[in-house]
Amino acid sequence: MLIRRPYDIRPSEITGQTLYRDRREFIRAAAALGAAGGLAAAGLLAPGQAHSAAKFADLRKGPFATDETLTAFESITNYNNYYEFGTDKEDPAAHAGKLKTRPWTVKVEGEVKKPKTFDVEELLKLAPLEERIYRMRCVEGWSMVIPWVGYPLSELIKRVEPTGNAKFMEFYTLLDPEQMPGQKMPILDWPYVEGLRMDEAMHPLALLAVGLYGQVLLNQNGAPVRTVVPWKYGFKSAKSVVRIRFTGEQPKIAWEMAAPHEYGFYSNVNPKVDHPRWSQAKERRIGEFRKRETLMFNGYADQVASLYSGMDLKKFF
Ligand SMILES: Nc1nc2c(c(=O)[nH]1)N[C@H]1C(S)=C(S)[C@@H](COP(=O)(O)O)O[C@H]1N2
Ligand SMILES: [Mo]
Repeated sequence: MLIRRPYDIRPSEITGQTLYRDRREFIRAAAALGAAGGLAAAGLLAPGQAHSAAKFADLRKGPFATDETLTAFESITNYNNYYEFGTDKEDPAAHAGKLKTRPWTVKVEGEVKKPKTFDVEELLKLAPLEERIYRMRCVEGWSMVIPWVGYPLSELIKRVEPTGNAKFMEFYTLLDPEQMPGQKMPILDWPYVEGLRMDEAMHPLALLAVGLYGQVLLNQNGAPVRTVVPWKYGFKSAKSVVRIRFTGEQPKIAWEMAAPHEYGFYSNVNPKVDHPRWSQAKERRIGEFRKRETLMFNGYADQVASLYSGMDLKKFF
């Protein structure tokens, strides 16, 4: 990933928490008025833009939540990396609106006993949706705290029954240059591909996310369904996923193919392993001016360090 310009700080970044409380009040009020539990908005989802504001009701609070200040909704939805829609941070918000997220299917295949193509509406109901408040750290040196809506990726994995040969999973973003004009540019070998080792994908922190701040994902954040892997750099979390493949071999991920010296398969957040072009020791939380120390595994070491015991994390970066 290239750093195109110094980080801009928006006045709107300051507003997050208050807006969120108001939004939560709204959700509670809507639920009290008789919206059914679970995904209150499910039946209201319409093709195109209309579904973008749909709210989830009765979200259960998931584990691992950080109590750090949430990043403003306006920043999470306007400061994005989604190269299919351009390389500037504002491009995804400006151009992703055209992406048609209904109908949408996710094909799950490869080393599984029960391969299946899931309609996204089915995926939304596969397991109880939770709010998961996670720190996210981009390899470029900025971070956010995002209240995701989703459920553990393991819920999907269990249902397709991986075979003994499944060692890794690949996640593919939609390939459609007509809807995703960035794919007409040779920045990456499209479609965007990411990968996880099976034990990483099964870890209870890893999510299949469908929303944030209690509402359906906006396209710029990877609607209608994306992965979220909070102890790794942001690019490991693939947006707008259409295909998941279980495999015996370590996948070739998009960024590794583009720049193998800069981006490795594991990409665990690690303040001691610098990017060849910049230090990873510190980060700037969007909405703050000071720099923070970057934490090993993005602060999730207690949960995930055991996955990598005995591995040389400088070699497997
Ligand atoms: N398909 C796709 N997924 C992607 C990217 C991308 O360019 N294309 N960018 C990655 C990077 S570098 C980051 S930091 C996160 C940003 O997610 P957010 O915009 O929802 O914060 O998405 C990741 N997933
Ligand atoms: Mo990133």
